[in-house]
Amino acid sequence: MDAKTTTTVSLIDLEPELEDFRQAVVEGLSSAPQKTLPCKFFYDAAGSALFDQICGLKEYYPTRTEIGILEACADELAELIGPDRLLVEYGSGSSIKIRILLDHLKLAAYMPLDISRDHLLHSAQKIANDYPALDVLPVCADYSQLTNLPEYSANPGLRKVGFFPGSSIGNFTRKEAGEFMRNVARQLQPGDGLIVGVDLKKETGLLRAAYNDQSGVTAAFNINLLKRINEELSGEINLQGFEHNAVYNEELGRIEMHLVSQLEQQIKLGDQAFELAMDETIHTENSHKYDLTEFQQLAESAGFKASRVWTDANNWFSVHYLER
Ligand code: AVI
Repeated sequence: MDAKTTTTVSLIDLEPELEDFRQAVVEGLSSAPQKTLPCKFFYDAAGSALFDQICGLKEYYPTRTEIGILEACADELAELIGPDRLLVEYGSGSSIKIRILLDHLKLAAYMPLDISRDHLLHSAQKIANDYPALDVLPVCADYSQLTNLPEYSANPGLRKVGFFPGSSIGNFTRKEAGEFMRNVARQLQPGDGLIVGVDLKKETGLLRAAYNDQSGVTAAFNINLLKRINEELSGEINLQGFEHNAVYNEELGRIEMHLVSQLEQQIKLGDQAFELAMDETIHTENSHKYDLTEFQQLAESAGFKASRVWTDANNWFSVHYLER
């Protein structure tokens, strides 16, 4: 057997502490008048598996639409980027879209960054098995907080390309998205690239359906955040006391996901208790939608040149190639 096919990937572990989760939950549930919980904590093993299911739902158009665009533009991307790069994927999840790039770009190394440790390791190992010539360096980290990338010690000067698919950029506010891209710009050298998938503004019925699917997977994904609080932080939350709802906020151009309290109730966490009125909501996620030019301007103000953009025939989703 080829020795390369048995290479075991080793993890660079920058996983946030459990304390960070507790603190974020206490802060979010103390916030008035709107209680909140940060969406980055959706992704434990169960949440990551639910998110994979969401990506296959008929109502959730972003995944298949972005895959279609990536397949159509991969040759052009390969030409723009050139060979022998280190590709850094911010929030790699199941690492499905990366395979389209790996099949077209002649990359030297792949650094997937993800907060969900086991999911990351599993996906990274599969990539390493399927692409034996590729150096795979998984990093367990909260990419939104990471200022510096771990050094690629095998070749510290290797040119980089960033990959931020799935419109995860939309889970930041517009201001945070600008800050995140400025931070990524600092991690890259002039001439390096960043490929970003961005969901576009569209008819609100389509947006609402995508985040309120009929089979209830998005609801389970949202409720799983409460389950995590119960399991990991010994919280006392009545999971049946909440329902999922996603609304489109026209003014802010974003889908907002909420957990709606079905009764007057208390959430207990250690010696703290948080009161919820009937119909009061916990705001768990924002998913901002952009216009093409609005996003290009944001990228330019963060230090990138908006080099190329591809969309699908419906103009539902966009893939941007930004040059540092
Ligand atoms: C990961 N992120 C881009 C997804 C989105 O569309 O905002 C998360 C998601 N939330 C509900 N459905 C999918």
